[in-house]
Amino acid sequence: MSTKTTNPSPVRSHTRSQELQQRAERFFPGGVNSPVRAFRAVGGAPPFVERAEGAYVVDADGNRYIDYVGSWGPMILGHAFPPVVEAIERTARNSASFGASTASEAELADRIIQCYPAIEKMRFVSSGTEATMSAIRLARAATGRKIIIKFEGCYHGHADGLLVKAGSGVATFGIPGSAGVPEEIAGLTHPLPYNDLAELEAAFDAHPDEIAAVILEPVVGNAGCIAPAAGFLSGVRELTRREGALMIVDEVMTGFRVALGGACELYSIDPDLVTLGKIVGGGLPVGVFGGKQRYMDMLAPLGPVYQAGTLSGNPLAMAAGLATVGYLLEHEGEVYPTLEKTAKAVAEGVAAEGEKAGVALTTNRVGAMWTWFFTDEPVRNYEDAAKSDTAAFGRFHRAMLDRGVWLPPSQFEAAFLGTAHGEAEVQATIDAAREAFRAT
Ligand code: KE4
Repeated sequence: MSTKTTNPSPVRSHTRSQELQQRAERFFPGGVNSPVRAFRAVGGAPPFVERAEGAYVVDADGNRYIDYVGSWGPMILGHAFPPVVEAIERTARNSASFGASTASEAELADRIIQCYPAIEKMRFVSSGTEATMSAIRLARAATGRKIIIKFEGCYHGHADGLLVKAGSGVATFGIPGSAGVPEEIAGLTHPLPYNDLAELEAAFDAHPDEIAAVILEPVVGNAGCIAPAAGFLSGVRELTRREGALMIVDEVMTGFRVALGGACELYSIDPDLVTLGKIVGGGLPVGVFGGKQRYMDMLAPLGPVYQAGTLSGNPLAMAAGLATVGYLLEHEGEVYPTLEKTAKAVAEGVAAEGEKAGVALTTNRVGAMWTWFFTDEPVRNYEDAAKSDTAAFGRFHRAMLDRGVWLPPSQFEAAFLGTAHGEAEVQATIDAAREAFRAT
């Protein structure tokens, strides 16, 4: 049954989702296979999705929602985009996986390299976590150094060395950000404030010839959306080049989203290594790490850096990625201006309703990713973002969900839309927000 409609449905009941949540809790911690899906940050029971098409998802109780999660970014062409569905169906008839090379891997790689000139060679993996973990191992091997710099609020997946938080006081050593991460490993990662080049310079001064790489989200999505300050990305590039450290740009979220060539294109960055995910797999599990050939050729079987994966370059994932990236390449001139126009309209339209209702909001947006922070202060780093009224965000999230608009269930996430979102969805979202601000 098509879910194409011009209006989300007012939410009727969640009975079936609640039954499914109870069943899921027998098998999975919190009933989920990824924590954010449990809606702990916003409260309330998470709806279970049954199907989706275009800009809409339908839950197990038949409630329809305008979707601004989009599987956390991949669904830039909308759900069940026909060329992607057909590519997966066609490929699956020849079996799902071989554990051997296929032509489709180079087909997709060729298109990725057309969009990311910084990538001279790459390797497919099955998640963003694998991509960043592997890029860091490569950077340590290439430089013979151990320390990694990351920025607070940036998330790069759940590899041990990346689950760290800033230590107290002047120590820039990371401390475990999760149980189970040994301090010996956390201590090799130094989290610094985003958009602060002085702190980065100080870290290099404090650890001459010890820093292997600086990894960053070129546009932060995992603290909510935070744009790079003018000169920040070029400053990171200059400092890493001067100090002999690698610059790893994590475009798992921004890749193919903020521009066809991601933030590398938008901000003219030439990093040593790039990681990709989400959109590049068209909704199937794909991660990519790639960059300068002199580093990538250090990977087994050519070089001494081991990295492997049973389903790396999986044929179904390659087919979905190829259909997605191929479409974006072919329709770049239409897709990105449309995404910009639609995202601007919905982000600013909802913010205007908040202002009319006397709700203080700071809206950060880069292309078709954005966040409404419930604060009247500018948000330039994680410390700023953390000042947001997360309880107010939670109430707003539930009020929007009850009115058929599914926002990311955390103040510290970015909202996404795709080419299937149009004027009808923008207007319905603004109308829902007008009521939601009144109701909360
Ligand atoms: P995965 O291992 O989840 O495929 O990718 C990790 C990752 C790496 N780098 C960036 C910039 C990312 O945003 C992510 C994952 N993003 C989250 C959303 N904030 C995934 C959602 C989830 O954890 O369920």
